[in-house]
Amino acid sequence: MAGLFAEGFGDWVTLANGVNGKWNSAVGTPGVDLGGAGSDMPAALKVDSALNYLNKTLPANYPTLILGMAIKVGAPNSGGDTPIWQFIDDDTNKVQITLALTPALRLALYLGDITGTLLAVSSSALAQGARAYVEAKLTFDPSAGAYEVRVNRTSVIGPASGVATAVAGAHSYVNSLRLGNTATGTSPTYWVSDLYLCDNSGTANNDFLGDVKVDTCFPSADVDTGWTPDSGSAHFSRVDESDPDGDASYVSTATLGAKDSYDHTPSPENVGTIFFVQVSAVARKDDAGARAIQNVIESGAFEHDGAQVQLDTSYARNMDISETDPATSAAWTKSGFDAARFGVKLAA
Ligand SMILES: [Ca+2]
Ligand SMILES: [Ca+2]
Repeated sequence: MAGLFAEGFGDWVTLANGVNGKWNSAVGTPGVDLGGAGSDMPAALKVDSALNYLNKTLPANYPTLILGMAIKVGAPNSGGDTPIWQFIDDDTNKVQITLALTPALRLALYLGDITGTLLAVSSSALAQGARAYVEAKLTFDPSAGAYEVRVNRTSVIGPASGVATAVAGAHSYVNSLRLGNTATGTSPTYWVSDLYLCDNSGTANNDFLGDVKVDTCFPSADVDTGWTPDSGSAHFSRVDESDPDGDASYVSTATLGAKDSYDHTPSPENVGTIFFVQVSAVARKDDAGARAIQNVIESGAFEHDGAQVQLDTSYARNMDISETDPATSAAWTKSGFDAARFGVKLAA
């Protein structure tokens, strides 16, 4: 397991639906922009000059991480550097590394915040209005750290090793990510999407992935129908919104082991490598007592059940990463993925 997270901004629009567990909190109002970044980034997070960013608590402490995302930048400006993302050691509340956009649209890597130590600046600028795929690989350590930043697969910062990538007093790891503008002042508007996060463990997805897209597929037909729709007879259409609609349409059950699963809209025609699949369900319980669900993947005659997750009375997102098709134990293929069914089970 090395794939940790993917975000294509295709399954939420309302900020509350983004910070219900996919992200954990927001500062300001970073907004999902549908279409505004152009046809090559149809859903993206728009970041402007205000303090506006998303915060994600990572599931563990990571000494090494690889982060990639598509970035499209607006016009240059004459202000200061604008953060794009930061990795944080939450245990000491210290910013370890910041990637920022300079007023001339170059990339700048900082130890700490943009008020910290400038590690390096890319020699060329990002082209205004063009989708660039920006990846970084970082090992966090006060003296044995390493960094490399690539744009469209080419190194623009580093690779460097044996350097400080953890600030004084912080651990040699990070456990949260901030995405967006964590500073104030003049800045170019920019859009980000197609984000992946990996660590360097396991045998796959443990290094730079290259220029990738994060596509979102939605339930499109019923398969297992163990749950009950709130209205009508179709199940999938109660849980197929691109912005989850809470109690307005849903499926429910009180039966232990009951399972709902769905066919889904196909992956894009030109899909090459599928690095990993992220299964996502938004759920809550509606009464006292403990309830747990698990995401379900059905492929051929095989079923893989995700981790059991306790529900709260408010909606939260439960996500699982799958790097291999349960039917083959090999990497997902387009045909395998398109034929697989995804759903949810009441586990406890
Ligand atoms: Ca619907
Ligand atoms: Ca719904």
